[in-house]
Amino acid sequence: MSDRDLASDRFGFTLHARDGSARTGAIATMRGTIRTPAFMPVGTAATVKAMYPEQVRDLGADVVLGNTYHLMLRPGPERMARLGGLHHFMRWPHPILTDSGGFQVMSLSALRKIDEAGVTFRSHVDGSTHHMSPERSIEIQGLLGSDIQMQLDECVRLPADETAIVKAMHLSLRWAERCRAAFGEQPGRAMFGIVQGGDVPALRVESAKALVGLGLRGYAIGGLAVGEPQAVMLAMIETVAPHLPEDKPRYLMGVGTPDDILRSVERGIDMFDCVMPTRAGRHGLAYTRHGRINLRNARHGEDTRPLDEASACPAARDYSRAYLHHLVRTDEILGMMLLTWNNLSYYQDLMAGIRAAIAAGRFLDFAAETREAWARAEA
Ligand code: PRF
Repeated sequence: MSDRDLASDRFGFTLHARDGSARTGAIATMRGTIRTPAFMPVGTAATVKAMYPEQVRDLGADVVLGNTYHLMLRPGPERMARLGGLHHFMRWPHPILTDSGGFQVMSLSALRKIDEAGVTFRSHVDGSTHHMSPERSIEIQGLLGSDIQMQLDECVRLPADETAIVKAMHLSLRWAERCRAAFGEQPGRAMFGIVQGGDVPALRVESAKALVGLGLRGYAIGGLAVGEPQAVMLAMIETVAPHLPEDKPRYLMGVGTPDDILRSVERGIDMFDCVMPTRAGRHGLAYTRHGRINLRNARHGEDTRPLDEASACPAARDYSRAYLHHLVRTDEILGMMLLTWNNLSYYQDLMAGIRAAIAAGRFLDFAAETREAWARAEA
């Protein structure tokens, strides 16, 4: 990207329609537009596992998620920059959002330690010790070439002591300021803050207000879907959303099931990411209009029907359940490829349906019809 391109390209969010608290719109980035509500397939290690990038795009994904933690360990951010950045490396020329690393450090690495300076951890790959400050997280995300960068934060698993929740929330706020300073101004790109505060409404509000005071280009809600019931997650979204600016995107991190997505969109969320469709696909599980199907189950052994004859996705439309059952039972690579393809197709179709329903002012009807179809399992 030349300086002139950088200067002429601007990051921005435009709302096209509202239906209750649900919204549909578009996020402009220098690498293209993200239609919202958006689901971001997870491309942790510079690949959406078992998918070609062109396939991901053809399903209607406008953006994928990459992980600072994995990419800093392999291939390393400086090497990635020498190789032309993450977009070029993985052949995904469209927008990329990167998570900051803190959450993955806590869930994957051994011997991790958090203090004011940042996180220190042992690599899950070779045991080597690494340190990541908020500034280094932003520097790495810049070396990767990420379009939407996330602040470094501390996410507390629930249930947790309120003292631990308060401490992590305040630390995350101080890190947000440092990340913002490190990010500076980057035309066409954004850094999002992350609301923390566990399951304590007053802490959530404090976190949201302080982040909004920093004037960021988007706001994520973190620290949810980490052990609490769905009702608590939804209550926290309802608590936080009114304190976030209407004209900035809202991203619910690491969520979720199709039902979580419908209920969160209803409460004003614009962006999601989750390993569920890709991971489930590698474990023999298929998402369909009629609910989730476990293809390992013997009852599919002679079922000649496809997963969904009405789908535009070949994986859903053209292969029998009996064949998919066979591939899953024999641990064939194609089984993972077809089910991942089907699942991401299901998720992207769901998001397209959501966007169209909001634009038509019939989101709640769409959500009810979608849930009814899950309950009407046809097998
Ligand atoms: N923080 C960050 N990434 C995340 C989370 C978080 O709280 C979550 C929680 N659901 C998923 N991914 N940085």
